[in-house]
Amino acid sequence: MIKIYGQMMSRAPRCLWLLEEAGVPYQHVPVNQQAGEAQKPEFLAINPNGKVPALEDGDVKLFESMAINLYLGRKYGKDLWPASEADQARAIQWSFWGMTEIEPPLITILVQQMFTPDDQKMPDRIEDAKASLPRPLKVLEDHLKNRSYLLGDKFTVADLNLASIFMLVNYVKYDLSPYPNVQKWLGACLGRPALAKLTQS
Ligand SMILES: N[C@@H](CCC(=O)N[C@@H](CS)C(=O)NCC(=O)O)C(=O)O
Repeated sequence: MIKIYGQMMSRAPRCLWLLEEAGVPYQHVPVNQQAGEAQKPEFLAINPNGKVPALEDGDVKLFESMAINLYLGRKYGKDLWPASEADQARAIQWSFWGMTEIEPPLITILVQQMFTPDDQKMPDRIEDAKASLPRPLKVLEDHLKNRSYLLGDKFTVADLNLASIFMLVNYVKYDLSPYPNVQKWLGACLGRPALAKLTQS
């Protein structure tokens, strides 16, 4: 049985979302990081970084949420996995792009807004992070001008991976209204029944 380790308040749901989309059986193993469970030898044997999410699928152990999803998408994803090599490469491209261009500033804003005590907040960090977003967002906005999803007219692992990063926008209340194509795409991704099933469970 496929196992995904990590609490719901972490990046683990992006892997659980993929498995819900794929409709394959899996076991969700919450890891209580506050209680130090991610630093215990049993967990470090699965992910030596002591972070979540992590995957176990038979003999395969993986860390890094995007790598886990690309593995799961390819092995179990059926329609989630693009057919052509070029589209598979584009799915990897958008996953890396999300992790490097979009996730770091959103995480900076999140940490500053929600997890930093008032007397330690650094407003400049939020401003710098916000200032770095319009450039990549314009790229995505233009890309989505003539297509519903990243690779065309079908939802794939590329959309799932990138939308799972963009979910943070709702927490940090970043205004996406200057990017209507991005808003529409994100709404379509986050409105998927598989995701609703996960968040309601
Ligand atoms: N790039 C990694 C990030 C993993 C990560 O930082 N996970 C957080 C929870 S979402 C964590 O376990 N943090 C605990 C720590 O930094 O010790 C991924 O996408 O899987």
